[in-house]
Amino acid sequence: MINANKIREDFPILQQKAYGKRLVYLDSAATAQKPQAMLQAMDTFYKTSYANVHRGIYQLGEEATLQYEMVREKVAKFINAQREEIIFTKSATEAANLLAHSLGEKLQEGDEILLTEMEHHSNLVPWQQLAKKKKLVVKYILLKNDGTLDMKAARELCTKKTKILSTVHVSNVLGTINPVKELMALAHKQGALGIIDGAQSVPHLPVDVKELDCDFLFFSGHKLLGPSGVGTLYGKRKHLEQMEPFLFGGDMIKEVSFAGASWNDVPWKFEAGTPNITGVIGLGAAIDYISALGMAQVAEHGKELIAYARQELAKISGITLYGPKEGIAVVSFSILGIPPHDVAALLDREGLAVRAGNHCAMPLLSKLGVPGTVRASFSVYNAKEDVDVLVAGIKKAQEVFRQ
Ligand code: C6P
Repeated sequence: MINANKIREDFPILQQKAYGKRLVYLDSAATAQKPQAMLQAMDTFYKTSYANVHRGIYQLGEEATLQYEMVREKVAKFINAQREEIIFTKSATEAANLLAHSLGEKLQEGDEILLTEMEHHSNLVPWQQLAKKKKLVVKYILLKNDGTLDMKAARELCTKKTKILSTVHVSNVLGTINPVKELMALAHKQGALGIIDGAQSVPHLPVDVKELDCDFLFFSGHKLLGPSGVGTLYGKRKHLEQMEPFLFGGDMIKEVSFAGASWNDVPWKFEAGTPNITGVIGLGAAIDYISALGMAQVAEHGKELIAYARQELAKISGITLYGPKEGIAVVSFSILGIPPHDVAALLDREGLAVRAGNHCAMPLLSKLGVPGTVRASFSVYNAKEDVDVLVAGIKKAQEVFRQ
């Protein structure tokens, strides 16, 4: 079992007060807070082992490279991949852009890309831009009223014309856990590639890329208790070997002459320039931290918190809850008569950090028929008491607006 109040003690920032009140951080879907062990690992690395990687043959350079590459192994093990299938990127967004760029080169006019109506802009705009450039067609798997995907529509929309099916695993607005294994199988049945946006799933659920049989999966380190500026792209080795690099420069080459260049082996052919070395070290420490809690326990805690939050929020008069009953990580809602940003501003005064707006998923919000929602999102350091503070904060906001 996760003891959230005990875990909270590991996070220095959560020991602060906001407006003299206990800080209740409910914006982990935007970015998660950092455990001391992760901060310590980055500090120690800078103080004892820092140098550029894959370059210097001196002791520090070799030590830094060793530690950096050990994290690659760790990430691979965390999602059940091979070491060579892990590429470090700047973010989930960069990983999605890499895929759209490198896979896009092989697509032809009229080819179809199948997404869902609940994509974050990161897994939407790069494909739209690619479609514009190469005259491709982007289609969307419909969302049902209960906030889940219409799998009947998915089966109809995924045809021989579909070359890529890319879907979010856990919606950052609704908390829906999509049937990604089924979606990957659907893509493969039609000869398409299957991609998973794991930005909101990898921090909350055990994710096994072999079991899901995805061709690619990406996520951000900063939502996984790691530092910002580092993300991960997983790709099946057979695909990575066929793909052209996204960025060009140092470290991603095998040989360069005045006439041209040849590429390094995977995964390094996709890691041009000096990477976020210390960020990768931090990501490794974050994975150690969350793995020690146990991803099955983390998932159970996450689902329990959302179930409790939905149950308690539903008791508030004038509230509209979005998304399915059984979700994880986030809950979105609107309060009758109070714009979302006003709700968030009033909650802030109670020490509550929540996000308001479109959550970088404008098409989904338009489908919901609202310009924005208030979103509370949770992590391992949140307990049911945090939900109680949220509920009390909303009731207080309603009183303020009634005056
Ligand atoms: N969502 C949120 O508040 P980056 O920004 O590259 O680390 O992650 C992008 C991204 C991709 N997919 C999903 C499902 C996401 O939720 C996000 C980031 C944050 O919801 C910031 S907009």
